[in-house]
Amino acid sequence: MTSLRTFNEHTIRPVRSLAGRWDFVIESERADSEPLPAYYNRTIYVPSAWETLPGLENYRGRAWFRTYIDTFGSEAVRLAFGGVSHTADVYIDGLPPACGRTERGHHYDAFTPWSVLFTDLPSGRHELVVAVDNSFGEHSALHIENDYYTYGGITRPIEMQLVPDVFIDKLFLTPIQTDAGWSLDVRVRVKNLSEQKQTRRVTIRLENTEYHIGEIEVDAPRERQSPDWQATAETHIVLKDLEVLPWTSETPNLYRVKAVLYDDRGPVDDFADRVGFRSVCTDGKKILLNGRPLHLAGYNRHEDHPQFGNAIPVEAMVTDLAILRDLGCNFVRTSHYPNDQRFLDLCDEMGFYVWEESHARTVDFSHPKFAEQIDTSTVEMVEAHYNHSSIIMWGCLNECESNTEAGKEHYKRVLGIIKKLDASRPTTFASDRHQNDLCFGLADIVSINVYTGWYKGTMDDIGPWLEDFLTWLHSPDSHGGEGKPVIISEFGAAGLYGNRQRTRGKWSEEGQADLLRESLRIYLNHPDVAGAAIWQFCDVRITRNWQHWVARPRLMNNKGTVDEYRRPKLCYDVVKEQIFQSRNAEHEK
Ligand code: ADA
Repeated sequence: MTSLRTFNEHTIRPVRSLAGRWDFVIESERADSEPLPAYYNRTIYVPSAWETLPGLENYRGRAWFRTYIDTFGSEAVRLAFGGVSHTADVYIDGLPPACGRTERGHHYDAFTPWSVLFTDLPSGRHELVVAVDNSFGEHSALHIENDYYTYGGITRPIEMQLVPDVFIDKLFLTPIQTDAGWSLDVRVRVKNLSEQKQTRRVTIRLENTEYHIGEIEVDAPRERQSPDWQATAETHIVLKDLEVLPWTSETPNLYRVKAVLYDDRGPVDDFADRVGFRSVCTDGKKILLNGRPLHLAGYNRHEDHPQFGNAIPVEAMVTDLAILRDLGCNFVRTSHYPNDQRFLDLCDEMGFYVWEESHARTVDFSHPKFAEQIDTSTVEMVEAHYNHSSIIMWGCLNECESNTEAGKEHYKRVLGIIKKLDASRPTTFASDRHQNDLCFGLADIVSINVYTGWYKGTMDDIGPWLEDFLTWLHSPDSHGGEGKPVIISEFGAAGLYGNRQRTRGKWSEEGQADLLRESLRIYLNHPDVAGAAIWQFCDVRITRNWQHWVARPRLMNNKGTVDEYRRPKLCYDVVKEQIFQSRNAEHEK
């Protein structure tokens, strides 16, 4: 079953995957001009990217998906989407939902999970239609022509859930390290779809131990026509002095937590997740995990594959993580957007430290839709992925306008949104403005994208450039970056797979290996560098009209250590050697 997670979030709540073959038609092939298609001339498997269908490799526009769902009683239907690329409008029996968390069943941004509620559906069969649009233009500030591809489709899993009139909407788990050991802060958010104020009992089970949180009272909903009409209430408990093993990359111990909601007849809903007991913070120039300094070594990874687009099946995710593990990595940055939750589940299970960031790569802050779209996507990311122990820091706004006062206002707002939703993790952003950056004081960790030896200078300049930057950073001139941990969040070179040259020139596998060897030798072993993420894991497709396409042979970003089919380039063994050497040197200290 293609589910949203690598485990079952529900055993009481009825859940059905809507994976399978749906009716499908692209706008230009419609044979009618009705509001919704009367005819569908194709079928498509959900989840998938439509670019994987012959003839649609480059399709950018609107398309329609249709399936049918059966309901049996008075319960509300909650459609949970892992991700639709990049804009979705949902219709049931030809009409937009009368209510819902997302107004009119509308959602923007391919990379955040979302849901829509249908209440008052009579028992029987219902037509479910999803209109999907992956076009660029004034309607889209985050999905733009870029150095990665915006695919089209229902590209992540989708589930149909039946929820009672009061149900568990979210479960937030925050491990707390204390002198006595570990505590767990548990917050349960419920929603009320009924017409009256309601009271329910809530229990929490941590593995085999049950804790009674007590009663939760939730008001009657507001008027139905407002998009966020459901009434919401939260309850909270701190489970103290827990006998648990800590979570680290080497020991990824996870514990199952399950919230159960009861009415006077018995259990009516549930929500399960996992938690790893770990704390993460910064201390001077160090990033501490469970009080011990971290040394992060890994990659930037796009969700991209020549056979699947961005709709990567979980088996292929496991392969990517197995390759990262073979390389000796403990760190992965979800450049440049929130990832499929199954990938994050695997990082929790296999023990990877994750920098997850909301969706932005060099976007235009003056776009009329920018603030609304980045703020919404950032909230959705933190709320949906809050419980992942593997996420040790939140990022945002990669290589955006952090060198102007106007841009600083956006960084301040977005970083503030993150910190307000989650004070338990440090924040960062990847800067390419370097000594012109005005925003390093707004984040907990200073991260810089540096391509010395590729875009500018030579390999001999890597060390000196870094020293110059660190001298400036740890001075009063760095607008608040002084004394903070530093991550080299991007560095690398392109190497065309199979292009072997004795001249070791640029674009050759040898040239790429040489630059990565020298970069890693410096970045992984510098006492004032807490982490390094190579750009990038694999070669990825870019959009046809990206402004710098001329620097992208094959219309691909070719800086992968493996190519798009995950075939290792010459640099693979160089990276592996450098990571293991630095790890051994660390252990010998
Ligand atoms: C930037 C950007 C990456 C990629 C990289 C490159 O640092 O953040 O997305 O475009 O440059 O390959 O040049």
